[in-house]
Amino acid sequence: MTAPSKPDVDTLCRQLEEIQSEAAGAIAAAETVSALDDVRARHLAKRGPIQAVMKMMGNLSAEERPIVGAAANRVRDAITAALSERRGLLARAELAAQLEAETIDITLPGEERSVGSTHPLTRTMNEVTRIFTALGFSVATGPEIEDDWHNFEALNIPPDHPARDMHDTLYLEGSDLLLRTHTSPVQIRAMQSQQPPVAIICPGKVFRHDQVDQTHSPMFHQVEGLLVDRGVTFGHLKGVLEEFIHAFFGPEIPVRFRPSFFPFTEPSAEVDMLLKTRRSVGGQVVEVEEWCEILGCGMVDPAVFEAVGYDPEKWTGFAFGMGVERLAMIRHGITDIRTFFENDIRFLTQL
Ligand code: 2NL
Repeated sequence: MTAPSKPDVDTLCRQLEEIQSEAAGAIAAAETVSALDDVRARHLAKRGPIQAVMKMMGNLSAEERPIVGAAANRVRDAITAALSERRGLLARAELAAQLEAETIDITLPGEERSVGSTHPLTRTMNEVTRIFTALGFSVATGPEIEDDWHNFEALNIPPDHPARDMHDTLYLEGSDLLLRTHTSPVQIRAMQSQQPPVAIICPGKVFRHDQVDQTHSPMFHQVEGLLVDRGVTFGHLKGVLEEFIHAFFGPEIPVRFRPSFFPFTEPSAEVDMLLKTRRSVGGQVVEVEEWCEILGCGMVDPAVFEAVGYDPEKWTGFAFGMGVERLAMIRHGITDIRTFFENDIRFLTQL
């Protein structure tokens, strides 16, 4: 038996060349950076194929060994260079693919983020409030459920007055409570709790036993105002209300005061303003001017002062009241009160 012959220089160098060409094939076949890392681990490891060849230099002479050693170094360097070249290529391709996948198309329409807005009635009420607070009035609020005394009795509305009828007022079953039919009880409560001078406006919801139609709703909104001091005249009332109407509807609008009647004011008036409206006459649209009623007012009746404990010989005052829906309908040309309460988003967002 002969011992297996130890390989000579040529054999070892051929083996090294095979290692290099096998590595070159594996490098070229690697499709990802991580696959390439596996190739490096397999071919350049401490106990890898190059090391295995060098271990077989046992029977080579001192002159032959550096030849194989140098060849091994060249092969290792060549594999290292090929790995790094391929790694650069793959890394650039992977980055390009990632950038492509994460591209944002800035020409796509944006996602709609809907933002809420203030209801047109609230906006109207806020604007009325702003105008009167600029004139020195304070805002007062009170309960929507009232008793007969604050809603009717104190306002000099007699027990047989039609407003007290079950058909006009919403009463709470089994009590003397009711849903306030105007915001006047807020002013009654304010006068009961403070001495003059008083200058307040009272915005809020009011309730009537009404069938719903184009101009009626069982709940609607009012702003009432009250000013009490020494020596208040109808001239003060006219000045304040003309100021308000011109601030709200425009400085040029003609205004007129027309005699009227309310149980809680004497004298009383209704205020109209001259509006240009379009109307169809014989199939033709023409612009016509029309007096349009927008609020009621008057000098506070002495009976109301007596009810709240103010001396009517000492104090004078004016009061007024207006419907918020009416103001908003005139301003925006709305012809049906129900649109305020249907909450159709197309209506609410176009005003
Ligand atoms: C209208 C008329 C009005 C008042 C409301 C009032 C309040 C007190 C005393 C006296 Cl505490 N008056 N309020 C006065 C006149 C008219 O409203 O047509 N409202 C929609």
